Amino acid sequence: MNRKEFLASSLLDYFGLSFGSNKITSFSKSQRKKINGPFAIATWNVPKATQVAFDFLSKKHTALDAIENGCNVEELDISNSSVGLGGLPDRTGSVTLDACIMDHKGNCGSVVYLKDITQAISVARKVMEKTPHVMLAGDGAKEFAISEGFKTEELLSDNAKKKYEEWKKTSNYKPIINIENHDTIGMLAIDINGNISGGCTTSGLAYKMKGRVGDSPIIGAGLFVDNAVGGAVATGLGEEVVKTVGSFLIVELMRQGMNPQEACEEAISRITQNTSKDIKDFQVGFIAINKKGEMGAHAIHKHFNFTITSEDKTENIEASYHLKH
Ligand code: SD4
Repeated sequence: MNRKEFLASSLLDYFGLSFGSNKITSFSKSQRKKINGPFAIATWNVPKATQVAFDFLSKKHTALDAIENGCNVEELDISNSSVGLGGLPDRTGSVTLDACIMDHKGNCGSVVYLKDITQAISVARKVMEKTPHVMLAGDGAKEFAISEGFKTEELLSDNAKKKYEEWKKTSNYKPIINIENHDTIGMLAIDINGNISGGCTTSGLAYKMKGRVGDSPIIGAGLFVDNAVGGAVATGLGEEVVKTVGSFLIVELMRQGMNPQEACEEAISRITQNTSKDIKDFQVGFIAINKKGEMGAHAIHKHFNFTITSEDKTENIEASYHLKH
């Protein structure tokens, strides 16, 4: 199922219609997956991104290089309206990017409210490697990126602009589950030395308030890696992920003995129990891996899927979910 078909299926599902054949494999509790050797795993249907990440891993590059280059694929893809170039704007028409990256030594870097620079994950890596800080925001992040040789460009694509103009007619801010404002890429990778790194990059929720920052660039919320245990990444309504520090929670649950699937399920259940919102109205999905190469994924609603590339193949898998309709 390509992204357009996936979105169509979600839309039909939203209106209670069936889409017919669904080629996505489904992932249940009984099918805990484990991969020996290097692999890359990412939120949503992003086979090109995980393939590029895996190519780096198979050439003996670090997991960190794999993450950066894999995430760049989606950032540069103008047709992905939730990441990098072509991302949908905030409600003033401005595209602002959030991203973070974390390596196997616990180093991390992050950019928030970054404008006019496509490869936000690469800027986050530079923040990690070249500054005494973890996060840079707004103008400071942009100026730093330019000083590091990144070029500026208009991130608002014609298509995103058209959608924004359409949205402005009603200015109705109600994200639809799995549609239009989801496709944040969160990626985890294990390299040939068994080291884990992760990254997360997004243009955030479409038509968000000016200045809004979600979970994706927040270490612990959108992403967390502890090389002794594993890593986790989030997608969905960032406000709800931040409240439970979701990715950190999952890694800590794994440290206490849960496998990645159990840890993802517990994190989703915390969100559903603690929120004051109606869980029918928002989506959150997590993926996680541990040091043994086991993986897990769970979401509030159906149609959250993820992609894995390993030596054998690239697979897109539908995650298990909390809310049975
Ligand atoms: C955010 N978590 O900004 C992001 C949005 C997202 O797929 O994941 N979209 O809240």
